Amino acid sequence: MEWNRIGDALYDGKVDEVATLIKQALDEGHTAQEVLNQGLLMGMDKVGKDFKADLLFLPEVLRSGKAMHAGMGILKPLLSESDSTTLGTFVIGTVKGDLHDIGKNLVGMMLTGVGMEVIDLGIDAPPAKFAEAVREHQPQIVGMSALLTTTMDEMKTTIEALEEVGLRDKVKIMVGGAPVTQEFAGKIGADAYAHDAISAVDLAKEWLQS
Ligand code: B12
Repeated sequence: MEWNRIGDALYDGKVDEVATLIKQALDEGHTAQEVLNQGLLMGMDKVGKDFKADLLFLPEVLRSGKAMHAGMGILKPLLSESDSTTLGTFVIGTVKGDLHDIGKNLVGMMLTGVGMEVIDLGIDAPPAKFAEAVREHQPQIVGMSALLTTTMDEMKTTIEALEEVGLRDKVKIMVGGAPVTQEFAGKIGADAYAHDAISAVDLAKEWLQS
């Protein structure tokens, strides 16, 4: 398999072609993990970089996101099958009032790609939903995403909600999203800030292995 064909099809937002190429790679004997890392994530990484550099625009990013979603639909059952021993559990969500999920999904997909079980709370997730998920799934890590300056403070409210029910100390908390900074993370009592999906994955691995 020429992996860049998958990456290129994803970059161009060609949903059907991505699906066909993934099936072809699996038929050739490649693992779901390989297809994800070499094909989809490479393509999505380029989408993220080119979007930041103003070489791609929102409709194109959304189209690539759709292709990524279709590709993950094929790979996800295979990934969870092969990971009988997961690295750990990561609850992730976009905080209350915020509907942005492209970055969060990217982080979630990359975490899945390295063998973590990811519980995705979706967008507009209120503090109680995070608390409920921590109680139910007992993750090692909770990740929160916010893309608006007006919703960033919900991260603090969510941490307070976890404190109130005695769950704060059971998890490590990582925050991210464009307006979020290291300093803000410290101020609201999160354990860390991660600038992008790759550093989020690196940090999660570091936490789980220490
Ligand atoms: C796409 C988009 C939308 C889409 C969202 C679609 C979707 N499904 O997500 C739509 C059209 C719905 C939208 C709506 C709005 N948007 Co908007 N949107 C954007 C845009 C253009 C891109 C965001 C994006 O997806 N980036 C690409 C991803 C890959 O990057 P990322 O999200 O930053 O994620 C990376 C990192 O931040 C990090 N990360 C992200 N989450 C997490 C979580 C964890 C745990 C970790 C560790 C890391 C991490 O890793 C990711 C991957 O590397 C930005 C502008 C911009 N350039 O950022 C505006 C932007 C965020 N939006 C903005 C605004 C104002 C709005 C609206 C209020 C507009 C309106 N008037 O209606 C609404 C708000 C709706 C709501 N309640 O949320 C402003 C925010 C201004 C501010 N500072 O508050 C921005 C900055 C645009 C601008 N310049 O004005 N938006």
